[in-house]
Amino acid sequence: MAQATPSVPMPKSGITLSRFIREKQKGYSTATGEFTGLIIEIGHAARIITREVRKAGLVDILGLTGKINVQGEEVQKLDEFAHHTIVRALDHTGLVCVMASEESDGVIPIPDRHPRGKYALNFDPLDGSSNIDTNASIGTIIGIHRKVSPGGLGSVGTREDLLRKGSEQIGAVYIIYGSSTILVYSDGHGVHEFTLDPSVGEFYLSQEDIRIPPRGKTYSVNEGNWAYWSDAQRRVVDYFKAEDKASDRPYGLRYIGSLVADFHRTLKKGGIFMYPGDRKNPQGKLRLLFECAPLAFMAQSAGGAAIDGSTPILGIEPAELHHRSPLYIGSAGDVRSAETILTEARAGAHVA
Ligand code: AHM
Ligand code: MG
Repeated sequence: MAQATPSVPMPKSGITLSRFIREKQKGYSTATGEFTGLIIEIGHAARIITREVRKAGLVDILGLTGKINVQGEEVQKLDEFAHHTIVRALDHTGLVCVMASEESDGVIPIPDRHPRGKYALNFDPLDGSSNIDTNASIGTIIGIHRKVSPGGLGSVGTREDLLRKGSEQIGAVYIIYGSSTILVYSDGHGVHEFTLDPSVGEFYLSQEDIRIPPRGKTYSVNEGNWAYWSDAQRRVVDYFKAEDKASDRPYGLRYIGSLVADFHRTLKKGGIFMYPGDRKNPQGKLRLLFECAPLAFMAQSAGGAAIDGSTPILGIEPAELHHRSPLYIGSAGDVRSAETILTEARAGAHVA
């Protein structure tokens, strides 16, 4: 009698990030493979950061370094680790000419010993880092521009390559280190989500072509700032909380306090995320280049919208690398409602 073979699970056939993106890029006549290479390298950095984030509860890595970053905030060790991991994963690839990070003051040049490429990157290495020691989701956000400064391919990238309107981005990526690690990218033609299988160390396609529902059921804002808000901002939140059967209100409130995670929920389920300007911080808290513009690029690619209260985020000219902007982002219908209330409130304030 034949011996029964021990049951070994058959491998599932998933579509890996590299296979998916290679096949997508083949559809573009001008594709050179460099964008594919860039996303794959970012995926590599994401796996290294995942490993450190997963260890954070086990090793003595939660302590603050005691340093203060350029925003005047305390820098935690994982922020620095994520920053250096991304720089090291990309600076030698010949794909990038210059970078800027929320964790560093000026531009990050590519050392002379490495080749330089055509992409300029703005990134927030570890968004939501105040959540690290409570084990809530944190993430990485990256906006991708094409070199525009003079000198041609292979030459040094400059601040001019980074200080661009969001509409000039050619791609954006974010990663969330949550219950799973997920990587979401867009090249402006669709938004695609991949989930890391830690047992094989591969990102597999988990949702292709995500579309934001035209309206959602949740609003997301730090309502603890109510005392500092304008009357107009209070009216926006009152609107989402008011009962109205016809428009399926009141909405529920969801706020993680980690933009990348709050945005991901909004992308998949619809609704609106807001970080308005207020009396204490007229330009809000979030950074245009490192946070708002890449996520606005994603929102637009998924059929959603992003404004600063009146102007599309993608149309704002950054004045400096650490430029801050108010942000209203999510379902097109919900962002439009917020914009209408803000516009009417401003007009009313003029008349009064
Ligand atoms: P960070 O990049 O230093 O982590 O700060 C940005 C974070 C966002 O992820 C989040 O939306 C916001 O700060 C939360 O701020 P607040 O605590 O004021 O609600
Ligand atoms: Mg951030």
